[in-house]
Amino acid sequence: MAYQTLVIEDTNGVRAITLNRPDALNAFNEALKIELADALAAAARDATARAVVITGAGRAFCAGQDLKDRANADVSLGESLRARYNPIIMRVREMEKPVIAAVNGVAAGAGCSLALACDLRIAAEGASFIQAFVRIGLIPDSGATFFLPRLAGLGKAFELAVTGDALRAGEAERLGMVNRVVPAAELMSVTMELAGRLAQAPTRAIGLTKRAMNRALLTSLEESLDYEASMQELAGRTHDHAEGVQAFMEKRAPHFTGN
Ligand code: T3D
Repeated sequence: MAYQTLVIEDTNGVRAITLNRPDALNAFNEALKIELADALAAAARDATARAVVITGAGRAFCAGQDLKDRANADVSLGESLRARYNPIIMRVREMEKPVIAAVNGVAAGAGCSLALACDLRIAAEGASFIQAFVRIGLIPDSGATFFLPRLAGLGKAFELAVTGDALRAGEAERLGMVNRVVPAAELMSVTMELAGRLAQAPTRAIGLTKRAMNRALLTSLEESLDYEASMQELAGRTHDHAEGVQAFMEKRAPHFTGN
């Protein structure tokens, strides 16, 4: 699929997806929603893409739903979420590869939700997170009610959701919502370095770790222990596991291939 609203770049096993509607702060119009879902599915399928980065062109990460795309239209928001947004969030979560949000600027509404759904968040110093929904009389969607309390804690999540106040990158890092805050000029180099490192890591083990953690968010300890054991059974059968143990024995660095 040829993309009008995304830029895709592949570098040493890292698939970088840039939301590219800078004049609208990368807000989700119909094309961007369709293309992002497609690009995520393609990244999930492509074995050469072993880590994925999502970032925004220009000064914003993503301003959520394009409110101008909606003007005068009689739209069912429930349908819009089920048909367009929820599949994007599910693709990020179900992809058995690490997905890193390089949050270059404001992440608002569903743009904030997208960042929260990623496995890791590296933010530029000037970036901010806004649960903008309440500002237009909506509730947090696209997974925000699921991820925000888990990342920021229930009290802070509720405050952010019902005030719509901007959370600056530094405070988000302090809360544990963001893994690292870096100067804007270093955002992509730091992110690509981390993504590159993960792209050389045992991809199957990372994917299974993600699956097990996804599951653990929803289940009891007993079920989590059992699911961990199942995932470990799979990881234990990979070539990368054999290579890791062999490399340890031979006192050399492992060469992981993702198999
Ligand atoms: O399907 C469904 O609708 C259900 C799903 C809903 C999911 C959602 O995401 S709902 C929430 C939608 N998003 C918002 O409400 C955020 C709206 N934007 C803002 O509040 C502000 O723009 C920001 C806080 C993000 C940034 O503020 P600031 O001052 O840095 O920039 P700005 O001047 O407001 O915006 C710059 C331009 O981007 C401006 O265009 P212009 O005047 O230069 O031509 C502005 O209109 C445009 N823009 C920003 N956000 C959006 C947008 N255009 C369309 N839709 C946007 N969401």
